[in-house]
Amino acid sequence: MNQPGGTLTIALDIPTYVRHRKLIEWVEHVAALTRPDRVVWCDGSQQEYDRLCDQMVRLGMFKKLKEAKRPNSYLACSDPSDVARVEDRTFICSQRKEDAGPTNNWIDPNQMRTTLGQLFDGSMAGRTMYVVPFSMGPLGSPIAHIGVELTDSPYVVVNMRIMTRMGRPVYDILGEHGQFVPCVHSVGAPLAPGQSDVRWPCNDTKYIVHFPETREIWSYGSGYGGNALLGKKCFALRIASTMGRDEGWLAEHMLILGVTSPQGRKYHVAAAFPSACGKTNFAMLIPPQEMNGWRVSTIGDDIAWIKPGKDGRLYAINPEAGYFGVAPGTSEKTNFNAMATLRQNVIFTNVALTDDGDVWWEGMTDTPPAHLIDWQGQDWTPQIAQQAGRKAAHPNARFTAPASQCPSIDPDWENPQGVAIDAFIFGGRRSSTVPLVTEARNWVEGVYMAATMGSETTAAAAGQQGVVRRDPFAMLPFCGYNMSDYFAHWLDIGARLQAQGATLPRIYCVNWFRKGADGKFVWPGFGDNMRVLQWMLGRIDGQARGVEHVFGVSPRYEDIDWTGLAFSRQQFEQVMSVDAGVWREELALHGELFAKLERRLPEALSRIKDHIEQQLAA
Ligand code: SAT
Ligand code: MN
Repeated sequence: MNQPGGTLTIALDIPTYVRHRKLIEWVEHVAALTRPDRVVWCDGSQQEYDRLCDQMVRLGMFKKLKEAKRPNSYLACSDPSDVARVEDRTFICSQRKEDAGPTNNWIDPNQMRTTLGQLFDGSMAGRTMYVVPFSMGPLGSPIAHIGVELTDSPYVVVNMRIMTRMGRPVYDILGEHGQFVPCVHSVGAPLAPGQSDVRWPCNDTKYIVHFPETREIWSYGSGYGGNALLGKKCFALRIASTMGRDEGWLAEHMLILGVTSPQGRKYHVAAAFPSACGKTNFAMLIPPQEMNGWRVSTIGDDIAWIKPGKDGRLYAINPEAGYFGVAPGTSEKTNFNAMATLRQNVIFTNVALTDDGDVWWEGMTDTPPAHLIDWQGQDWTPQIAQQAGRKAAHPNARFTAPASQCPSIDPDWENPQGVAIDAFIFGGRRSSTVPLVTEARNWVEGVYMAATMGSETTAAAAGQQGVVRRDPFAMLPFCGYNMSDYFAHWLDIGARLQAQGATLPRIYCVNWFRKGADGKFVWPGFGDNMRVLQWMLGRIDGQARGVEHVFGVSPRYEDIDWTGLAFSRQQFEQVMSVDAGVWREELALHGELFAKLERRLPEALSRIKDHIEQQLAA
């Protein structure tokens, strides 16, 4: 990157095991530009992790939780302005605007490089720059890829150690010439000599920038989640999706789970839902007791990298090594496995602190503690909550926890070859309109379903909440290139595998979130989603029946196993109904999306839309 920046005045102290010339030159270059006080090459060891955590405790950035309650765990509370991904500050700077497409923010890459050059000039002054090598996916897996993040945030370093395979072994895989995605991150809060630090440094100016052609990431001004842990959305989705387009694979916003039937047959399912719509809960689902013998195991809860295997099947890995999950709403009842995962070695962000040195968030227990320190450091009681409507935890409060601690972890979760996918599920948060479950009759129809998915917005992104927006494949904020080209890529992969004679995964569309006239969810969700899963797998085996309707196949009441659940025909009707009038309006919204994407939209999708419209009119 040809940015301004001075000459290097500090020693780099390159460890002998780092032998990659280009990597070293890049570190030199970024250090000369950002001018940190020192450079630390992270080795990923437990000692390093503990040292950084201790240091943050001394700085007031971390609170150590009571060892007896929550061993080796910490609480960080962010600046109130830095609590979620900033989609309006996220840029895809491809050479041509058309390649970023109408759903991404685009700025000319040269202009952006000038802006970044100014922002990063001296941005790490007074701070340490950490060199963080990481592998997305099991070390050495043919589906995995490597990144290196340079960051001035120790919070980022310790989170990256949980979320990725981070540290020294990555250099062995990189060797002298290996490929890596360069990621530069600064909180944008340089310190003058003698100036003391604030609890959560960040900057009102924020830029989350991707250069898809050169596969670079530059992030400025935020220390939170997907803005700062650059292996996650920036690399594993935005940059990886462009790599996948060029190399013939898929990088998706999907959980991966294993399901084992009572007969011992194992299936693998990948499911896409927008942020904060229950992916972690679904990935860790515990089937109802009455559904004897069904078991769900967890492979990933947020991202899937999927490559075609030699046998024509699609193989998926979870590129992450930890969970960065939404805390509020997580309880022993809603997600027992997540709560067990959180017993130790966890970093909590923006939850509340209890008087006995543990954490609490809305929904964790039925009765809230009598007193808490809320995520903004203020006294909180149930009375204050009622009077002032103040939440103890931020709605986008998060936990960072090692995946290996999850009781439902799948034995294949680190299999470098990945697992063969039997079904894709796409779901949004829709209080009306979309039925509980529909099976696409073929790949193209499934791609149409996923492409036109809508969802009500959540606290995972800054901005208005609860408004329905189109969120194709749950990738709207994460697709690193033109969304129309992305649809074409999906169609293309399907067509190519089919031409090889492969059986493609089935595609399903679900909606757990339909509400009744009383404003309450009708479908119980959580563990009972197993009933829907069971129907899907039955379809794959040719055993489960259903009825065909305008846009696919759905179960009838008698096609679902209701053992142990009181769910009436009438309730079922409420979550399944397809109202022709409402659907004509819905199709008009699909039309708006397609009009926006018109320039490169695959014709096959417009044809499906025309077909549904004709049937609705009939
Ligand atoms: O903040 S993250 O992007 O990491 C979480 C999410 O929005 O899914
Ligand atoms: Mn996500």
